[in-house]
Amino acid sequence: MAAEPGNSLPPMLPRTSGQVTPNDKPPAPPQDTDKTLDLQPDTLAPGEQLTTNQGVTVSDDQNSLKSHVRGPTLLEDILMREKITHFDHERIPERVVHARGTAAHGIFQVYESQARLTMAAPLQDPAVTTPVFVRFSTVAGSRGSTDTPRDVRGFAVKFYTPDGVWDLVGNNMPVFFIQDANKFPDLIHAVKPEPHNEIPQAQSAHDTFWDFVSLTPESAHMLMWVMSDRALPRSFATMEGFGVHTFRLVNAEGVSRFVKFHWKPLKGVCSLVWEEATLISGKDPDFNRRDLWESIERGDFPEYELGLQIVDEADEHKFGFDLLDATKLIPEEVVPVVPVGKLTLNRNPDNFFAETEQVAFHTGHVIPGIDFTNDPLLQGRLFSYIDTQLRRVGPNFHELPINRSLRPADNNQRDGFARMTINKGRVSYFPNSLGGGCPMHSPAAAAAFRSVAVKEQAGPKVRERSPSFSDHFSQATQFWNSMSDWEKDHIAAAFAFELNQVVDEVVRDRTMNEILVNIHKELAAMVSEATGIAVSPAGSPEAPTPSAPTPAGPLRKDADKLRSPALSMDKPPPTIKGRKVAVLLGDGVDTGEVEALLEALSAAELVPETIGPRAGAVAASGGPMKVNRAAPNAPSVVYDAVLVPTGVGPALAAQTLAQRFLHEAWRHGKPIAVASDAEALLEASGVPASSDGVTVAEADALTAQLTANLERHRFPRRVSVLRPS
Ligand code: HDE
Repeated sequence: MAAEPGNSLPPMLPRTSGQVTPNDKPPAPPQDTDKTLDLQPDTLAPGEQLTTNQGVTVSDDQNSLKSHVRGPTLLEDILMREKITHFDHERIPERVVHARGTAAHGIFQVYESQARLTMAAPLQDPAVTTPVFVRFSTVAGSRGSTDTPRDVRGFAVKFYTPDGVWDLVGNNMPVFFIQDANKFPDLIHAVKPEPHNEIPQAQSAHDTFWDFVSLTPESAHMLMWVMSDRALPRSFATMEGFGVHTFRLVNAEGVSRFVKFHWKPLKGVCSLVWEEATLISGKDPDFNRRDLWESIERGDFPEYELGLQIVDEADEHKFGFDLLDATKLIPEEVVPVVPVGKLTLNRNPDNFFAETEQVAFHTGHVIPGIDFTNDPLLQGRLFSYIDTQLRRVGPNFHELPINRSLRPADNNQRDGFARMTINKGRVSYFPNSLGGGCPMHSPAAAAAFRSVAVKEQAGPKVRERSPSFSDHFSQATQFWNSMSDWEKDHIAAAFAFELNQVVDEVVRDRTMNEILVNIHKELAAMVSEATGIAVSPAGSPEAPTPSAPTPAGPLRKDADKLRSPALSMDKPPPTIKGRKVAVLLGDGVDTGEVEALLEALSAAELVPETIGPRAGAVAASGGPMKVNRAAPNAPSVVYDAVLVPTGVGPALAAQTLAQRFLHEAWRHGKPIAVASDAEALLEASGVPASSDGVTVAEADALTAQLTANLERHRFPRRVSVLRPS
């Protein structure tokens, strides 16, 4: 096709190499894991010549074919029609839940062989690294929603093992809202935007959610987790992961033990505070996604230890709750979490859609050495995930590069939409002799998957909940008892915020008098004060609900004594590596001082970002000094700490933007360090210089003090979230 005369095409733009990090450090080298190499044949870097999908060279991609220069477009325009029809089909259905997510590649390495417990390939040899792909997500919001709502986070890990793919599809909370999968659609319908007006997006603070959970007392324990700051992770690198259900590990002798899987972040568990999270939603809705991407680009790889809680089959009934009940956790003080290996996320995906969007997890993707239990929630998931992948990605989802096993799949399954494998020969059945009997069973192979033999109790078919699932409140009480004062303040404030959004009086009252009073009277009283919902001495005026609790169970009578210190986040993180420090600059700063403190912050493995009144540079003593961001584009909430060097404070003291920056940092409990001439700035910002975590010092002491304060993460006692002043 000849080029139309007079059409000038845009010049070719130079290719950029992607993200620029504040530190300008070179990106970390990609890891040549087996999966990285496996993905390479499917990647395509842009070439010099534009072609159609059929490989035909395109002369002009900017103008459609018209009957004459101002005439109608012709049906014959195969170039435009191919391009636009492909565009029209670019989306696949978003996930019904966990639609909003982000992911990274990495490796898993076991510390020492766990062959005593399991045959699972990644847990055998410390010299072997297993490639993984991990997707983090929120649950309720749609694909374009914010990263920081109050919500559960998904933590789904795909292991590409020599024995096939193993998916550990977990969350950042160890329990769940419901005990039986059959209630999942109800839970999700209740939390999603209400159907008549599609409001609110990515929030549980509305009538239908609280209507459902107040009628579902088994959700009480999970409500405590979701109303705590666990629902607002500072970063995916500072959040725990849990397999939630009790699974089984099976060793080569066929001996099975119960297991709970844990991911423990090596950076510790740190969260945002609620007001900060809501502001971030507007200022940087990609906050967690960006943080993951940037930290991997600068070589600060998120790391997590895989921990196992092992229970012998003989001990199944020793806990006072049922191991098959996903609303219960095994306290770490009762069964320790033993670290057995490390997960490192070290490479960002090349293409969000091809990898992060098309990755298809399934709880049923297990390998020899891993098996299921009768947890009725897990059993339902075993059906749901394969069903959802068939609907979302199609019957050949396993052939997509991100999903395919490193060990080639070989069976008699055939055809279906978008089949990529070209199976040869005429045999697609078993048994066969025409194909030499292949592919054949491997009854004797050690690595063949066999379901573990478990002695099951026989009985009549029933649609019932086991009585051993009936204690809905003891572990919720245990959670409350295990919190520090400020964590209780945040939890009560979260309940109060949510219930103040609920309009229906019956729902508000039922939540208070059927749920909160049964968790803890202290919690109920705090929420009552902040919402005006009365605690009724006689309980709720409502009739008992269909799933009303029988607050029985051996734990209940001692619930007030239950405590698990591991549940509290009131501990300093083991490292502050990667925390972002805002350094406020202005014209007149001292070049030497600023350079020295930036160097000191980087040496402490922090990520300083300089902020000036405008993009470009400030006039420093030694000449123009480049800044990373302009003040109007750099909100306080996306930083972990703030530092003001000498010479900036007096001018900033008169600026409302700077005052707000400091005030928000203070309200949100962040370390603040200012040079001695910035006391007026503190005062104008409403920041008491005597507050914990606020430092006024000479320039050479600023970074050391800021760093020491960052080691506490936050100073959450400065402001009561429940009773803000
Ligand atoms: Fe999921 N869940 N879920 N879930 N879930 C999905 O699968 C489901 C549950 C979890 O990053 C869906 O691919 C049922 C518990 C994660 O791609 C779907 C039940 C836990 C992800 C589904 C549960 C999870 C999902 C939607 C009740 C923590 C995101 C799209 C029995 C252990 C995975 C998809 C990713 C995704 C069903 C409960 C974790 C519809 C029926 C409990 C991390 O299949």
